[in-house]
This record gives sequence, structure tokens and C-alpha cells, in this order.
Amino acid sequence: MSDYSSVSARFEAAGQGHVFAFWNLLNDEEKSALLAQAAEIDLVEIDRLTNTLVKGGAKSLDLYGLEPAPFISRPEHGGDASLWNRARERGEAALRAGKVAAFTVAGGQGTRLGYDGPKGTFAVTPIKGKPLFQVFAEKIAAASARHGKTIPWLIMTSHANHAATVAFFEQHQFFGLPSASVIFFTQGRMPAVDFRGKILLETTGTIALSPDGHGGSLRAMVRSGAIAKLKALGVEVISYFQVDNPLVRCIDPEFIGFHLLSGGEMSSKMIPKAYPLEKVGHFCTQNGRTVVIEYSDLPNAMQEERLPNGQLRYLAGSIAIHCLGVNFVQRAGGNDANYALPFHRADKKIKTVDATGAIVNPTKPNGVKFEMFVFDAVPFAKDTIIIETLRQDDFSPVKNAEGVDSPLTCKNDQVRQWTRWALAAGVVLPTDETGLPPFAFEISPLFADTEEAFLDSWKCLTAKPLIAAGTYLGYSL
Ligand code: UD2
Repeated sequence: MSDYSSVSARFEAAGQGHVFAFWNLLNDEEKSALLAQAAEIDLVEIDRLTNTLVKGGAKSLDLYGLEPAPFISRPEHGGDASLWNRARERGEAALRAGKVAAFTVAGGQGTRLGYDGPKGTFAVTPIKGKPLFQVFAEKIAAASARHGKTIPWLIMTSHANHAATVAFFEQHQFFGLPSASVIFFTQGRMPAVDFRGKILLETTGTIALSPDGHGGSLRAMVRSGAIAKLKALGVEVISYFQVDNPLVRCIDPEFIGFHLLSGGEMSSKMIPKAYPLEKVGHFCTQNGRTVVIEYSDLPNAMQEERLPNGQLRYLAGSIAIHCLGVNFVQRAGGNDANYALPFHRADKKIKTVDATGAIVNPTKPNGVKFEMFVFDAVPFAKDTIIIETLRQDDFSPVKNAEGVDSPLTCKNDQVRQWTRWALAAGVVLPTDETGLPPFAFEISPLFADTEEAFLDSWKCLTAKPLIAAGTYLGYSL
């Protein structure tokens, strides 16, 4: 243990010497593992975060000068249809030229869903029970085939779910994608601290480390070499989305085109909020910059504020779909302190040990976790734009076991989407007032991933199948 004395001295000097309190009780393997964990920790950063976020108590955000951010409306809501067409052409050209990669952040712990396993392995489709990862894989495969270029797919995992995620892809032969086009990398970790800023041990030989938030993806893309790989492939734009949302258009030519036409570094999609307190971020401007204020940071009175015409004043909800420029990620994910994303404090119940080394399972929050959010990169980006998207075609996340944003609401939203496509093709289907038929069926993204693709594929079928309970249009892998 040659590093022990220098590492423990550094921790001692930073007031964190207790991390090695049980050193003499550990075996050699445990000692090496603890030293490796300690090496991940930036003690200067922890000291700064403790002083700014922990010791002073939770701070409320500066809301001075906050205004709703402008956005580009969809053509059906008054937007300029010719501009949307131009954007689509630009996006398609970029896809044909191989300048686009997809990116899924999948490092979250998924505690609300109560599912034990990487969230991307959770079964979401109504008939085949396809896991989230398969849905994205098939959408990416469909977009690759349409544009004649393999679209690389970055997947960010966490230390806790990396091995299981990679094994899942191997077990399913990468869902038909070329395995080399799927680039996995692990996000960074941050130690949890108690309310005095002392790093918490999870056991006598391990530090309580947890993922550094999806904002950690910028650093992780640079550190892991993923950005270098994309640059070598000639990729310029990264299409970013979350693992919990199977309705997302992983590759949306209009969005990619708007991003490229704007010449900006980071672009985002918005949906009009469904109700005032919907749990999404809010696109705003402040001091001439675009910012995203999370629902938990915007006072309810502001979330509920309405314009004279009755519309919500802070209407533009962030659904965590972004386009990121590769050069922007390289800069913002590098070591330049001018682009360092802020950390957010989350008070949590953190399993730890007491002074005797006995395990403590707290019943109320006993410490703080630090996380970065990707949308905090928006204010650092030049020429950001926000475009409107249709909720029904882009957003139905699976977050909770029951109720809103649950597997059931998501399945119904998928069936509603396929029903709209079938109706557009002239299929006769009974529906209720929400557009839901009295039975479930499923369409593979490889058969159709948009209404337009459905109309094309349907036209080509010489014998039209009956769409009824349990129908599956597509290919099984
Ligand atoms: C997020 C947004 C919210 C809204 C909503 C839409 C935040 C703070 N809020 O809320 O504004 O856009 O999504 O669905 O993000 N993840 C990682 N590593 C981490 C933490 C999370 O990869 O360390 C991934 C996670 O796997 C998931 C995504 O980030 O794909 C969102 O994480 P979440 O479930 O914590 O976000 P949520 O629902 O609070």
C-alpha cells in the first residue's frame, strides 16, 4: 500500500482523515479498493461544495430578472411551415453525411420505479414487452437505414449498472445494431457528505459514492474518449435523450436541422406544460441568457402565473431532449473552470457506519448528495434555440410504478400514437375520447417510427393485416 501514507495525509489535511478510520481492520483487497475510491475524489471540489452548498444550508435560486424564454412554434401552432421544411432538409442532409450521433443517459438509479436492474432493461411496449433499450435501438436502426448511414449511439451508464447494461446488449446481440456503433461509457461519481461536510463511509472499507448527475455526461464524454471517437467519425451533433422515455424521437431531422441552421451550440425541445405544477424544467431567460429552472426551484406562484389570455406564463416545459454540438461538449466537458456546471444539493437518507463501524440505515436524511444537471450547460452555450414539439410524439416517460408517468400511462400513449398513424392510413379503429382503442396492439419502429413512415410501409403491404387485440406489425429480434 505504497500510496496509503500520502493519500491519507491529503485526506487528513482536508479534514477528511476519518475515511481511513478502519484501515487497520481491512484486508489487502479492501485497502486497494478504498484507495482507488479515494483517488476518484477531488478534495478541493468537495471543500468548495461543502462551504457553498452544505454549511450555509440549502439556498434558493436567484430568480431576479427571470422571464419566459421564446421558442419556435410548431407549424400547427402558428409556426412558419417553410422554416420547418428547411430545417428538416438540413437535418436529413446531416444524417446522410454521417454527422449525427444518438446519446442516451442511463446512469440513473431509477428508485421511483422500484425496478431492480438498469432502467433501460425495463419492458415497456404493450405486446412484445420490449425493453427501453430495444425501442431506442430499433428507432436508431430505422433512422440509419433511412439515411444510409450508421448512426453511432452513446450510452452513459453508472458504476452500479455498467456491467449489467453491457451484458444485456451482448445477450441480445445489440438488438441488430453493429456492436461497434454502440459506445458505452461510465459517468463519474461524487461522495456523499454529512451536514458538517464530512465524507460518509458506506461501510468500514467503502466510501458512499453516487453518480454525479446527468450533467456529469459532459465530463464523462470527454474523459472516456467518446468525444474523440465521434470526432474521428466526423460527427458534429449529438441527439441527447433520457432512458425513461420510449416515445422520444431519438433522431429527429427537424430538430437536428434547426440546431444546425441556428449555428448554436446547444438546442432544446419544449412542450407546453400540461398543468401548472407539472414536474418538468422551465425554459426562461435571465440577464440575456437562456436558463432552465427545475420545477422544484421555481416558486409555485410563478409556475401557476397566467397571461391575460389564460395561458401559463411559464409555459415552456423542458423534457430533457437536447442537441449538443460535439465541439461544445469538448469545451464544456473539459477542465476550463469557466464552463464548470454547478452542483445541486440533494438531501438523502444515506446508508453509512457509526464510529464503531456498525451499519446505520437512517430513517431521515442524514447527508447530502451532489449532482450536476445537463440543462445547466444551456447558459454556457452560444445561440441556443428552443423548438416546440408535440407531447404525443415525443414524451411519455416511465418514472413511477403507478399513477402519472407509469408503465400503464406510457403503454397507452404508445398505443394512441400507433392508432393515430393507423387512422391516418384509413384503418377503421374504435377509440375513446382520448384516442385509445379498447385493445392494445404494437408497431415496431422497424416497420414505422413516424406517421409518414407508417403510411409508406402500410401502402407497400399487399395484404393488409387486421389491426386488433394483440396485433404486432414489425419484426421480432
Ligand atoms: C428530469 C428533469 C426534468 C424533466 C424530466 C422529464 C432533472 C433534474 N429534471 O427529471 O426537468 O425534464 O426529467 O422527464 O433532470 N441520469 C443519469 N445519471 C445520473 C442521474 C440521472 O444518467 O446521475 C439519467 C437517468 O438515467 C434518466 C435521466 O437522467 O435517464 C433523468 O433522471 P431523473 O429521473 O433523475 O430525472 P427527473 O425525472 O427527476
